[in-house]
Amino acid sequence: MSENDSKPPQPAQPAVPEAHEVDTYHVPKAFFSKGTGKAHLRDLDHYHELYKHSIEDPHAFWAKLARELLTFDRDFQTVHSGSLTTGDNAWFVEGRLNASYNCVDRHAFKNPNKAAIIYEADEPSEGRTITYGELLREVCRLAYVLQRMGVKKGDTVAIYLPMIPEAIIAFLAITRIGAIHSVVFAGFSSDSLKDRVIDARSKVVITADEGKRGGKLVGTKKIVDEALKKCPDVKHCLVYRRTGTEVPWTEGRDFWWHEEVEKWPNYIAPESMNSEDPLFLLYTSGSTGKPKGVMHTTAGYLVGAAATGKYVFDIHDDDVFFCGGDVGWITGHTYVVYAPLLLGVASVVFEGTPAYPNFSRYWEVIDKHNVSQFYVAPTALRLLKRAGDEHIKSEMNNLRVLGSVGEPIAAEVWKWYHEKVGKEEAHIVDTYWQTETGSHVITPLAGITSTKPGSASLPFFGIEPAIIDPVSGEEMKGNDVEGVLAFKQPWPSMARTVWGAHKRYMDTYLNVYKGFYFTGDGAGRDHEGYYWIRGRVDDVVNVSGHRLSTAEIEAALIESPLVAEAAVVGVNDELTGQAVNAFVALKDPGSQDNEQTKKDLIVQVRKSIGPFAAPKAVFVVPDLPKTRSGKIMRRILRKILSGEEDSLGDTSTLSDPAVVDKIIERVHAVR
Ligand code: 6R9
Repeated sequence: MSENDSKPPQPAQPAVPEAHEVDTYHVPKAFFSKGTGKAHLRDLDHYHELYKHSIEDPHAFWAKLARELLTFDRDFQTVHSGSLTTGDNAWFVEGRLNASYNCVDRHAFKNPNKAAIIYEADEPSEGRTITYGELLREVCRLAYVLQRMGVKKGDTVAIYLPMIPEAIIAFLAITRIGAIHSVVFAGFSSDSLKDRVIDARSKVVITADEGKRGGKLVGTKKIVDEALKKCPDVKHCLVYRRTGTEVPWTEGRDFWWHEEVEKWPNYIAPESMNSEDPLFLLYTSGSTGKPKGVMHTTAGYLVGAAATGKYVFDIHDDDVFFCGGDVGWITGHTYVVYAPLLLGVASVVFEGTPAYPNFSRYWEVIDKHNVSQFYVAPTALRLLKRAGDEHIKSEMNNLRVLGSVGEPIAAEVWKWYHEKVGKEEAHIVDTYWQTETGSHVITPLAGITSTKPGSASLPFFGIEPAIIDPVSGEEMKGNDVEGVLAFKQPWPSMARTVWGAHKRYMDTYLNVYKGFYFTGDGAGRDHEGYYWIRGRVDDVVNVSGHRLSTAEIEAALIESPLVAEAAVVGVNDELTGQAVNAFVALKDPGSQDNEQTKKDLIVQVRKSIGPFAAPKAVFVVPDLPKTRSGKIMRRILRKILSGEEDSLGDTSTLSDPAVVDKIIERVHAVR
């Protein structure tokens, strides 16, 4: 093993691309012939000017933006207190406001007939549109129900719902009465749901009878029933009728949504909250097994959502915003719910999958609703690219921004997105951020920032990135550096704590490098100050003292025209400490699964990175284990390789749990 084991490992060198290796793309001219024809900022100089101001005088910068983007019941005097060292950051300190008022009421009063939610159901013919006026009534009715069930300010309510408008109504009803939402992705198993309900001490669970996705039914209520057997503190379960199927019923605990909302008025006043009152918890996995309940607070989080919505996606009043992420993850929280609704535009809520009823679904939705901004994870793009360009028949004339999120996007996928989906008329924004950052932190601004495929480009306002040498722990100044990514200044939408485990929060994010927020990602800053995210440093392989980013080896493998997707993990090796093992899914499964293909791929990595990075073994598999939000579960691959197939942990969140057995089969066949 190598020099330092206490600090996070270092990504491989050299990784910052040379100037001549990368194409720079300017904002497509056609961007300005769509929408209002103008971005919110003038040009890149304007960005630099504002960015400088945001770093040198963050108080003045954020105070102005917060007052511009949010409506406070009571103004704040102190913009920020606390520090990254002491872990007590607070923003807009004396302010009071309500999240649901900011997302709904103020738009409903002005424009009651404007579309707020465009529900695109799993079956293309079954959707509906909800206006801001209707949304206000729906939110109020549900808020009343929750209040009558005994939910009080500061209580936690769990949401376990599919991607239907009622999920958004639930978010807003909970915040309306000052409660804290804790959304659990409806793909989680009953055990995972139970753990999250117990940790958050949720009093009420909101769910549906069944879910419907990709033409398949999901027994949502059954999963909740199973979980609630071990959650004695949950007194009420509110059930939305989505499919009308018969479901088991626990008298006194279970209530139908549609029956309860009939009982109460269509208006209830929003609870005035302090800026720093918790808005929500969202559980995310860390390097250890137990998920962390990341806590966000009201004003700071909302400012981050609105500011990035406005500047990163260039949202204007008449836009239709379509984020394909699920509300069970942070992307859905910030960019299906909060950003579009805070800015008063229509948000598309998509219940289905990109492959149902066929691979044209996204593109048809974009056409049908005149979507102006589309936002999705590269994993979906890889799937659609692999399916073939003939599925892109839609014109998508209104589309001017295409977003990417969640993982590095390979240059070839980026280019496909740009050429085939955007028809070279839309601006691509590769947005880097985390559950913990609340909103985008490194990202291009639509209509403003020139981009390089594979780079998340430049920091958002108020974000001061630092590249740290993980060996010395020192910041590496200047350009052309590679290390781990941290932030030097607090920003409004940063998570404030891990629920019930503040020490864990400090140790994970703030104590690793004193005075910095540590992201856990490796990154490089190139000769122009553009950032290249390398992936988690906890997914790092160490071969003979060389620390390699799995993401980098994967990128090398994907350069091969044969490879559709790749995942790299480190396995213990007597000789070299760790050895690289690669799993690849081929574009044309079947035909090229032979020794020569594997040799070619090893040569590819040797050529692309260096001999030390060459995989010791390559496994050709039909597909990789991925969560539904697109993250490759390398943990599962590692366990399979080390023969721990009996302790794979929770595989219920995989988009296709059956793939695990197929991989095990392949590994056994080769060994
Ligand atoms: C928003 C979200 C966070 C981790 C993060 C990083 C990876 C996110 C990325 C990206 C490269 C991007 N990540 N965006 N890597 N380029 N544009 O995904 O939050 O689920 O908490 O994951 O995802 O590794 O640290 P979350």
